[in-house]
Amino acid sequence: MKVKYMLIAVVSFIILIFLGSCGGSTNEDMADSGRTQRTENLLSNLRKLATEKGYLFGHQDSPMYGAGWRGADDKSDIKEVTSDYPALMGFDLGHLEIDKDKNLDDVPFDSMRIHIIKQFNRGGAVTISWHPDNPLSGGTAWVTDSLKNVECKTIDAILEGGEKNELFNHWLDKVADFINSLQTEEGVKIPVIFRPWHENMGSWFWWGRDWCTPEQYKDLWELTRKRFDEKHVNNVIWAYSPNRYWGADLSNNLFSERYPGDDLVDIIGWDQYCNAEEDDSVGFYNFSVELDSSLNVLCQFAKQHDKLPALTETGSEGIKADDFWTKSLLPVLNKYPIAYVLVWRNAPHDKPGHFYVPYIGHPSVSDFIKFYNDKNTLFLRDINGLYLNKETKTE
Ligand code: BMA
Repeated sequence: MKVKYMLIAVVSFIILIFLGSCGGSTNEDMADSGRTQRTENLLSNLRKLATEKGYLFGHQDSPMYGAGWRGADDKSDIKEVTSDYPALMGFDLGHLEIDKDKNLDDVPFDSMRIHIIKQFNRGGAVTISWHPDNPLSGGTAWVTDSLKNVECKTIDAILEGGEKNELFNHWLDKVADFINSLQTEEGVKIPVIFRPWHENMGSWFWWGRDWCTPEQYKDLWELTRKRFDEKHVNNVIWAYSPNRYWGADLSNNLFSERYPGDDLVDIIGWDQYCNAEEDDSVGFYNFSVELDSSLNVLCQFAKQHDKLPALTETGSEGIKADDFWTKSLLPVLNKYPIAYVLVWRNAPHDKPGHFYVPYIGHPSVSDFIKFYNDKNTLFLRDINGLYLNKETKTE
């Protein structure tokens, strides 16, 4: 008898260790949804902030590099200019799938993890995008003319029964493992907003509109979710973010056609950039008008589905108007209950003029400070003390 109980105890111990190593079991409170309570809290706190207070300001790769610097501890162009951190930081997992140490923009995954933990520890939020290579052609996430023939076969190849299904599942596992590995020293799993298969209403990525049917696109989401569930990923808030494209019909259809489904999505986002050049006041004005109409439809759609809207990517590359922040962006953003706005990376070292937030000496600094001081734009100091990532249930 004794031996039997000892055996049961040993087997249970092994199972617990195994689950722990899969990322499935931590000592944290779990919500009924199967996610950590912290993850649910982040979502409900974002929801509360969006209706009562404002929207988080986010910046891609903020602590990794900026204008004239790279890899300096705890630096960020936002911090240089405002003495504050963005409330939200974005990171990209492109090239994790092909076992590189660094992502497609040369960010080492190990230091990405460190900075994600730091952002969490200071009370901020994190969002993760993924620009994976093409699993069929071996090319990048971006479609090239010579590979167009291959792009339209990619989704078929990775879905169940396809020749690259096994490889692709393996890729998903690596991303799931990375997200599971986002834990503090105390073993607290860090909640992240994961935003895969973005800008799918354009055709520049291999998962884009011309390369798969709406059903295939939704199957891609289902496969992603299934694989993450199998890996016990329980710290993800899911964001679906299509984009505005030339000639888009801004009816609800734009969102609904490829919408993965209410059970797969928490945040419905939107990517829209301002392409106006210097001195093109009409271009900047048109951007605001178009952004306004997009956010209007987005917020309606999100409300119908009881989801949280967000402006998941925006900005003016090189900030081509000094008053871009208070003139083109702020008045539109302040009209809508969005959870956050994220602008892209400051990487002039990579491509000249490729930056989206001002750095010391840039002519839009004073306008950005006004934007920063607006009561609706939430930076780290504004959300500190709000316990965005608190463990215990907030309601
Ligand atoms: C794009 C550009 C690219 C970059 C990619 C992924 O918008 O910034 O240079 O590789 O995002 O971060």
